[in-house]
Amino acid sequence: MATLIRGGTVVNADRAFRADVLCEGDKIVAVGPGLAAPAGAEIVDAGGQYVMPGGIDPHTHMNLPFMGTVTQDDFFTGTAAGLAGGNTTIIDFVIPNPQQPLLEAYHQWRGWAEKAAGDYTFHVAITWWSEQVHEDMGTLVRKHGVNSFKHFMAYKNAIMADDETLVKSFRRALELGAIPTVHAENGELVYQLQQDLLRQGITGPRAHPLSRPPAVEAEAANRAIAIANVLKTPLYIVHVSCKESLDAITRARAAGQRVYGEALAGHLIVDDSVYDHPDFDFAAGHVMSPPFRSREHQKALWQGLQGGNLHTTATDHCTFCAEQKAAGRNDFTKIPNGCGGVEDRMAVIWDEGVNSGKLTPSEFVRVTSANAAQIFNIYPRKGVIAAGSDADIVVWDPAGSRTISAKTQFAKGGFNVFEGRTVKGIPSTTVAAGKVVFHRGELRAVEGAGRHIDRPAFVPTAP
Ligand code: URQ
Ligand code: ZN
Ligand code: ZN
Repeated sequence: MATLIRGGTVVNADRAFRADVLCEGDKIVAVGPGLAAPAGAEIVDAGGQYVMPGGIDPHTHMNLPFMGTVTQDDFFTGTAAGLAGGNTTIIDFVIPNPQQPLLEAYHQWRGWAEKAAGDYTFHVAITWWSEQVHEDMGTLVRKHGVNSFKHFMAYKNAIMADDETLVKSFRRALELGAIPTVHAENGELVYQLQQDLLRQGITGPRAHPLSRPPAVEAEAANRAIAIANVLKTPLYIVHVSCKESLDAITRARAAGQRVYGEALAGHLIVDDSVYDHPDFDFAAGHVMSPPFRSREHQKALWQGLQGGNLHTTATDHCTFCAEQKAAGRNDFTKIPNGCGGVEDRMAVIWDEGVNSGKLTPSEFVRVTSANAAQIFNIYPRKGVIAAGSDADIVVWDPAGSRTISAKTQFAKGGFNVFEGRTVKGIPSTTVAAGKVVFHRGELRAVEGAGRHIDRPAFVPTAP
């Protein structure tokens, strides 16, 4: 089975050039001008369009059991929605319950992911510590292609990692050639501020950002950076939402520390005025952590991407419907935290980033695909249009446009933080593992077609 993408401009992180792309099976086999179409090949006309590496969303939560419920998108609907948006790989999370064996949780998530329509791989969260956790981290790196371990510094009395766990886990990750990542919010401060607000009778969604101000995020970002600095580990900070955390990353990088930052499409576009909306469903639909911030923070995050102190964009796709969010109608701390975005990330970043001149098309590829592939060690298998790489490709129509709405999205949850935004620049075709899986509005996602992607350790694992 061959697919020939003809007449387009290939855009990689390093350059853009006119070329055809020939895929055979699940690999790109040739990139160059005037390629001949093998007999029976599917031809994709890319005239006047860009041909880019399929998006890699390094932060999603499909089928996540969280805050007493389970997300609306499972691994099929979530990855299928991603394919409709040009996203061909997700990095999701195995999140063991405290005291749950890591390998038990890992195999549980692997089972849930078998229905995925697109490729997937997992960060594994360290939510507790024991000698067995130490051992299991080694097994996950050596036998299961895990090279990143997540630490939630928030969510006290649930999955929060204390300093002892952070230090022991970071140290073990270094030994194994894996990278520690963090959700940087001080969980104790969040908890105490939540109790203060509830005692004052402030129970609506507006209280959510009041309980998680930028300083609460920055404290944790600085603490994680300091721990990584002392232990000499690299560090990846997920969903950097505010200027204060970005400044901490910028300082650390200027001092030569290997710290990477991730920005969510939502945090780059949406501001905290959403929490003032009188409709509970609208305001609660925007409850995620860290919360959406005031406008000066969006400007700072874009400068972070432009300046190379933020490296990837993601979505933290974690969808709950209105009925689920209503659990917190009288107590904002019970609103399941999470929003969607896997279907819209690339279009909103192109629209806000490339159309405005903030990013070149190559820089767009860097922050939507190539950097994530390199940071998590699956480059050049993913993240580049080159012979030998996976045939994960998005044909991008810079003149196309669509209006984003929960009414027309493929993702579940019935809500969209980009609701009503008309974007210019959209995927016309998505190719995943060499097959056309989306074309001009028609989604051809196949349940179970996605593959688990092993991510090798960064250095030979400890003997
Ligand atoms: O914190 C996360 O990343 C998960 C639990 C999704 N929810 C959220 O509000 N970001
Ligand atoms: Zn998080
Ligand atoms: Zn998350």
